[in-house]
Amino acid sequence: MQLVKQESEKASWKKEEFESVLYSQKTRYHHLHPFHRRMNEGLLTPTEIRNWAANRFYYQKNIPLKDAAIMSNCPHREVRREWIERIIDHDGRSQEEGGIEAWLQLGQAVGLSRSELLDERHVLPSVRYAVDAYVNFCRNSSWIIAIAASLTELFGPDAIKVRLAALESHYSWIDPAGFEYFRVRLKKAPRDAKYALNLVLQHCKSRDRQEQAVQALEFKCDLLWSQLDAIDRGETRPCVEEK
Ligand code: AHQ
Repeated sequence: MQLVKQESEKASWKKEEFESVLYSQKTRYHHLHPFHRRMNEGLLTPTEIRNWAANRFYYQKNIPLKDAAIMSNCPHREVRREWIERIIDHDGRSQEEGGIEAWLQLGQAVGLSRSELLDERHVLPSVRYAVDAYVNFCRNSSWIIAIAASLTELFGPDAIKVRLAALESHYSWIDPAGFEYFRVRLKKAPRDAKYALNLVLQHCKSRDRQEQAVQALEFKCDLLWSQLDAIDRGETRPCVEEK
């Protein structure tokens, strides 16, 4: 009698195959979203750019929280020593202001005050929902599966390169100093993504674990996509009181 292989008995992918399955998620990445396409073609209005900057700030300010959640679940000192750099990259420390401050500079360059970003008055319900889902996913998942969700950064640098060139050439009303965040990201994201990929390949050995890692990456791609759906649509609530 042919024994049907149990789900958990499926053969695990070889390293190269696992890596290519992870990379194949690029087709779901938000560089293909209509909003980013319009941005890259220079078609966004100043209001749409400001709406994007204010909503993406909510994502950026939560990155250190999700990275701290990953660290709090990670038992490996050598991994925590590396991962802590991501928190510092965003929160900064003495002598280096970090990515959150750089995004506040981007906000000011597109005409938003610091307080408008910090008090979250422009954050859309679906953006808040998506970002909070990411932080909670990282709090409640095993550290290596939460790290797998960060592998969208395998696709980030190519998208940011195109975006940065488009912002600099199509949006002359924005002080290009505001784009410093993306210039720094182009250096740091490849390093981060390579380290995260090697950890996932090294620690996800069973087929179940490998498939969980792929599902985490799909979840994150869908999260980034749904953020842009909301940003593309803009504010739909009856006029909310300006705080
Ligand atoms: O600026 C971004 C960033 O700091 C991060 C951290 C990383 C993660 O750990 O999930 N993901 C991420 C991303 C950033 N920028 C996005 C963009 O398109 O500007 C891309 C996004 C990502 O690909 O996950």
